[in-house]
Amino acid sequence: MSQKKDDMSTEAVGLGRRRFLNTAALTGLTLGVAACNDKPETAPAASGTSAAAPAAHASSATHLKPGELDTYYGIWSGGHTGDMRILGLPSGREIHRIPCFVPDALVGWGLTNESKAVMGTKPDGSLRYTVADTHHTHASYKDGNYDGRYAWINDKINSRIARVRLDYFVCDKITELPNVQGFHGIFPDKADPVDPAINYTTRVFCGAEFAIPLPNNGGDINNPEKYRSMFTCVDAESMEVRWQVLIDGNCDLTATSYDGKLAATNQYNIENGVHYEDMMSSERDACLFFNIARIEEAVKAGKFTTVGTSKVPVVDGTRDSNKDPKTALTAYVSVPKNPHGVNASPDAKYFICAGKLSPTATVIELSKVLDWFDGKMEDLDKAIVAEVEIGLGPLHTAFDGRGNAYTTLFLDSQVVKWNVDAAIKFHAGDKTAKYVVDRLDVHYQPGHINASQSETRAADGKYLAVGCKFSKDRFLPVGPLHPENEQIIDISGDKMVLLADHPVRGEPHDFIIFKRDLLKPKQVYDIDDFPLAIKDPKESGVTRNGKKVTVKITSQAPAFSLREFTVKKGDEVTLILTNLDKIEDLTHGFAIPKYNVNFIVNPLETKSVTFIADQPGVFWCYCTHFCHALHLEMRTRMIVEA
Ligand code: K7E
Ligand code: CUA
Ligand code: CA
Repeated sequence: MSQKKDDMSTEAVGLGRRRFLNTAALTGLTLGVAACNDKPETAPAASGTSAAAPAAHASSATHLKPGELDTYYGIWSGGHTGDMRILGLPSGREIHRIPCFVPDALVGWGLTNESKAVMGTKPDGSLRYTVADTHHTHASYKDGNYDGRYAWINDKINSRIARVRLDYFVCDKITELPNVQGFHGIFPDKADPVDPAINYTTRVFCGAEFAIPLPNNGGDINNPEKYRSMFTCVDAESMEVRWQVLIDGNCDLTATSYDGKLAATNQYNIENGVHYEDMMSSERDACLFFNIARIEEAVKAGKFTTVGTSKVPVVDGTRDSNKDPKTALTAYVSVPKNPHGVNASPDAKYFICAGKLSPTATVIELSKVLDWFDGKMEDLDKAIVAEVEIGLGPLHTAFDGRGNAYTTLFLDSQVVKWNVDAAIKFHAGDKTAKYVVDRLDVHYQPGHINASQSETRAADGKYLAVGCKFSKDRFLPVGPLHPENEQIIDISGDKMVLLADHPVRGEPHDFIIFKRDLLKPKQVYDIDDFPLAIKDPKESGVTRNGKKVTVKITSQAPAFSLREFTVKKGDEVTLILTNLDKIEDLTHGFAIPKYNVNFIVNPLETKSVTFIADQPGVFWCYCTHFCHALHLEMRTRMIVEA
């Protein structure tokens, strides 16, 4: 196909998509683009669009033979299912879901006392929240690569951050952030800004998208100009909130530098607008940088306030208070209208903001931002080393470790591969620099994108995954609700090659992909991790303290240690179950009919549930998780005396 014909067909497809968007729910967004672009139809230096058909050699890469293992882990956010999902790549197979913020029927998350303690309860013992909306997930670092300790994930609805232990793949802590709403971007630091010996993650940064009255207790509700947003730092180990920064405008996505000195958030609402028209009124918004060392010095020096009942130190990062670079805690680098993601390049040099309502990507050189903080560069916007057109609706960017960036174009339904150095040359005046290397149609309207090892120093440029928000015609129809389409792309060559479509249940956003040997998961628990563990079946039995009854029981296939146990109507029963089977993969379940109880115990795990025995009778508690040839016979009788 000739270059010319290729371009024409791309244009025709592009127009078709724009018509679709204009008639769909996205009218507001498209109108916004049309209003703010001089030439929304042009993207310079395009070198043609890759063929959508997968090459024969590459498509086999995603098909693993029976018994073959994937070479990469993928950690996906689950969206408003509130969980984290573990995929194997390149096959795209979903291996596991880790419940975090929302109850989960398989494991009994939100039902057992242990999971409720992590999730948080009201004074009456019921769960404080049962809805969540996870968007961004990132893992802990050491020496610029993942170290396999933790992953974190946000809940946008209730502004909570959850931590997942990557040895057991379980959520072990959840912290609710004070004084913020719409907690969206999340990113761990990669080093300490001051102490070079701390070359691993000790902080997690959280950007809040919505501005609210501070404190939000009924005052200032009709004065939106007083609403404010904050940037929050959480301790990676204790999960306590360390400090917050009051800012102008909002936070969205978050990025951190490899030297630990800088964190940043893109801002689409520097206008502090309440309605979307207001949020789009300015031609430029910002990428807001935080000088971590200075913020922590200010906290140490007591230069902070607190808000409402929260004791968390809040430092002032607003524009007016940070005009002097030598003392500034924050720096607002301007970027075109309503940018979306901000991503750190694996060479540690740049943060890249995607334009969203502007067809551009903005490349910000981190050493220049540091020069501004040091008083060595007067004009902060000189840190922008490229601002180039790449296509319509740029959202998120990934990297291959060979100098190329891959940005999703939501409105164009494409991934654009572009060369960062060439973009910098083009921006500097060399109009012959061809920075767009390749374009590939994806299906459809991509949001997040990530490449294998992309957000580490070890970006390896093998696979790219793209989270397409619409799947339309790509899968068998299943009624009005469509799955999303996670597409896997081979990026090892010059041209991107689409390898596979995968339906995913709504509605993942962000994900990371990394080599499987970075994790060393354990498959059997340590019995000593559980304070209530029943280490010997002989300890089983019923003990009573007034109306409070404790039932201790163990499981060893194909039997529970108690064949029956008796309580009285009206008792508050706490049932503790330890699975004494220490064989890998030998999980048991425990269900109590009519009492709404079911949970599982993995090898050497202990869990407990508490309920009121309000219905007299015989209740066959049985094992719900297939464990043995006598699985169906694995039962115990709960007798509730009237
Ligand atoms: Cu682009 Cu919440 Cu990461 Cu979704 S955000 S796509
Ligand atoms: Cu134990 Cu099934
Ligand atoms: Ca704006």
